[in-house]
Amino acid sequence: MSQEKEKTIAAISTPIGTGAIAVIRMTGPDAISIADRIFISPHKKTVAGCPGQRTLYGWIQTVKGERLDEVLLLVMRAPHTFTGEDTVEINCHGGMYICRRILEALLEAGASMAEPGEFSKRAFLHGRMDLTKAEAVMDMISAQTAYSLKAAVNQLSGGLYEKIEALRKKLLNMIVEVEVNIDYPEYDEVPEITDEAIQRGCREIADEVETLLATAESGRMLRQGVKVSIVGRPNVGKSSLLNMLLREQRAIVTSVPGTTRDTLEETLDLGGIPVCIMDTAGIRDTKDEVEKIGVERALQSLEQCDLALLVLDASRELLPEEKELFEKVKARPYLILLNKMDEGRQSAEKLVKVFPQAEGRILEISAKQGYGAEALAERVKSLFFGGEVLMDDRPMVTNLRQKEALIRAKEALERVMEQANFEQDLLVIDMRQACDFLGEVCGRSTQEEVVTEIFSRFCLGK
Ligand SMILES: Nc1nc2c(ncn2[C@@H]2O[C@H](COP(=O)(O)OP(=O)(O)OP(=O)(O)O)[C@@H](O)[C@H]2O)c(=O)[nH]1
Ligand SMILES: [Mg+2]
Repeated sequence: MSQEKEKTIAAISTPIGTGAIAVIRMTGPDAISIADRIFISPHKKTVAGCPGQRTLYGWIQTVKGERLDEVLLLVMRAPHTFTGEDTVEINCHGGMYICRRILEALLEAGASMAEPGEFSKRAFLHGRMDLTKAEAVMDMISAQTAYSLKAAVNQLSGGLYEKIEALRKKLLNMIVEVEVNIDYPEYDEVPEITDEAIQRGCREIADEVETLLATAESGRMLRQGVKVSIVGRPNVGKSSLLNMLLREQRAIVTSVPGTTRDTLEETLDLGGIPVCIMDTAGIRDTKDEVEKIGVERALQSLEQCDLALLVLDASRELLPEEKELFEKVKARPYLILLNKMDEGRQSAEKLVKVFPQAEGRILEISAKQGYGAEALAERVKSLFFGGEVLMDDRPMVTNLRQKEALIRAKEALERVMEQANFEQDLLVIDMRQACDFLGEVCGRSTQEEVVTEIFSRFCLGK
C-alpha cells in the first residue's frame, strides 16, 4: 500500500428513494474526527470518546451549525470492521434530500466521495476478505432468485476460497521442497522430492482444478441466468408458454400463425433458477420480409442459447419440417415440449418413437391450462445443476475472472506433467506459475510467500 495516508471516504449505502431510514457510511483513518465535526450529542458525548463498537444518539449538523437530522451513529473501530478501518455509519431518516445534505456535510468536514465498490476494495486491500468473497458480496446484492443467492452466500462463507487455498498450499509445499534441494543441496536433512512425486502431486491438483472448472457453467448461469430459447413452427403455442411461465400476458397470442415476428426477451424465476427466456417467431419459409427477419433471429437465438425448448403441437400430426428443425435443436442442450395436451392426439410415448434420441427429454404440457411449468423447472435443474448439487455446499466458480485464472493454472500444471524428464529447476518455473494463477483467483501473489516459507520451514540461513 502507498505511504500516503488513505483518504476517508463516504457514500449513501441504501438505495435511492424514500424509506423509513437510510444509512450513510464513512470509512478511513479520519472517520472518527470527521464525524465529531458534524455530530452533536445531547449528552455531550463525542465519537472520539467512544470505545470499541458503540451506538450514539444525537444530531447531525453542517460544519456551520445548521441542524439536519436526528440520527443514530454506529461507531466501529479498526480493525474489526468491514473495511478494516475506522468506520462510522449514520442511520438517518430516509428522505433523499436529507441523505444528500448529510453526505455534503461529511464532504465539507473532510471526507471524499467513495468510488463504486470502494468499500469492498478496501476490505480486500486490508486483508478483511479475499477477492472471491468481495465478488460474492456483489453477487448477493444482485441475486434475483433463491439459488443465485445460495451460490453467493456459499462463496461468501469461503467455500471456494478455502478449496483454492488448500490446493495452492499443497503446490507451494512442493515448490519449496524442490527449491530447497536446488539451492541448498548440502542440507542433507531436507528430503529429496522425486520426479514421480512432483508428477503425482501436480496431477492431483490439476484434477481438482478440473472439478472446480466443471462448476463454472452452472456458476455463470446462476449469476446471469440460463439462456433459454423457445422455438418451433408457427402457432404451436410458444408465446403462450412464455406467458404461462411469466404468469402474465406478456406476448401477443392469437390463432393466426406468424403472430410473433420479433424475438422477445424476459427474465424469470423458474423454481429458484434465474432464467433469461426468449420467445421467437415461428420458424417457416415465408415471403413476408418482416417475418423473414424474425425467423432469422429465431435461428440465431437457438444457436446462442444454453437450452432450447422445441415446442410441438399435440393437437395435430408432426410435420416433416419439425423433424428438420429437431436436427438443428439437438445440437444444443434441449427439451421437447409437447404442448396443447388438453387437445392432445399425440403423446410423449408416441413421439419418442419418432425421436428415439430424445428419450427422457420430452415433457407434456398445456400452456393454455397452465400445466407443466413445475416439471419444466425440475428438468432444468437436473439438466444444468445435477439436481441435488445445489443442495450441498460445494464450492462453485461463479465468474469469468475466476474461470480464466483456473484455466491458466491448469495449463501450467499440464506443462509440468508434459515435461516428465526435465530438470526440476525447469519444472519449478511452471509450478510457480500455476501457484500464481491459483493465487490470482483469491487475489494473492505468491513470490514473497515462497521465500518466507522456505526460511520458516527449514530455518536456512539463520
Ligand atoms: N388448446 C390449446 N391451445 C393452445 C395451447 N397453447 C396455445 N394455444 C393456442 O394456440 C394458438 C397459438 O398460440 P401462440 O402462443 O400465439 O403460438 P405461437 O407458437 O407463439 O405462434 P407464432 O407466434 O405464430 O409463431 C392460440 O390460439 C393459443 O390460444 C394449449 O396448451 N392448448
Ligand atoms: Mg408467438
